[in-house]
Amino acid sequence: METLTESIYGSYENALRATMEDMKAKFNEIRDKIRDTKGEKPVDHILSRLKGEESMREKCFRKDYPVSTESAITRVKDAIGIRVVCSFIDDVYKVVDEIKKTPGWKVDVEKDYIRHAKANGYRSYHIILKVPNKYGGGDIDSFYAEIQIRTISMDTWASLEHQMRYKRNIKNQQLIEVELKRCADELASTDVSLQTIRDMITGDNEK
Ligand code: 0O2
Repeated sequence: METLTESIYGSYENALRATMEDMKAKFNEIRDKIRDTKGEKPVDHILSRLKGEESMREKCFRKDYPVSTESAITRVKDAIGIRVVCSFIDDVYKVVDEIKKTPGWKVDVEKDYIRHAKANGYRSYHIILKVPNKYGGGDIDSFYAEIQIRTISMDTWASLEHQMRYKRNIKNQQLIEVELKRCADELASTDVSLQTIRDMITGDNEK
């Protein structure tokens, strides 16, 4: 008979999910605030996920942490993941500014892989936030959440590269890596050009 194992998030699973929903609602507010002040659509879409059981267990193991609820919540910092996908680079930084102004959200780690792209071409802005746990489940009073903010083209590239990374025995891997890097650089240059054109249209370059 199949045995049902308890979720790695234990008694905190509902609290994590509720916190993630609150955060998504806050991100919708941030999107609307920027849209209302600038009159532009700053955010294309927002995705969220609670890290899957298997993936969380694998990460605890890989990092040499005990595979436990405590590790999943207090040591691995991306149980809650939120991705904010913007059309233009400036909007990424506007969202970052608003995150930092949000009461109760504390920035724990910040990585700007847009100004400092990874060697493989990966670009994205990452923030690990510490947010209060208002929903109980035990003594742990705050959760971590990983926020990735990037443009549509950065997001498309990252999905493709992620797909390659998790596929085994891929043919021509080296060639694909070189081509991905070339595409990442071309997309980055196009993102900058699109931003410049938008600024010319809106007059933001004259300020
Ligand atoms: P998955 O499968 O996407 O969840 P960490 O391991 O998170 O403690 P790290 O790796 O220093 O620390 O954090 P970083 O660099 O901020 O990366 C966190 C997440 O960003 C990764 O999660 C990926 O989702 C994404 N990411 C980082 N680098 C790359 C990259 O080169 N390509 C792609 N496609 N995504 C990247 P996970 O848990 O590693 O993987």
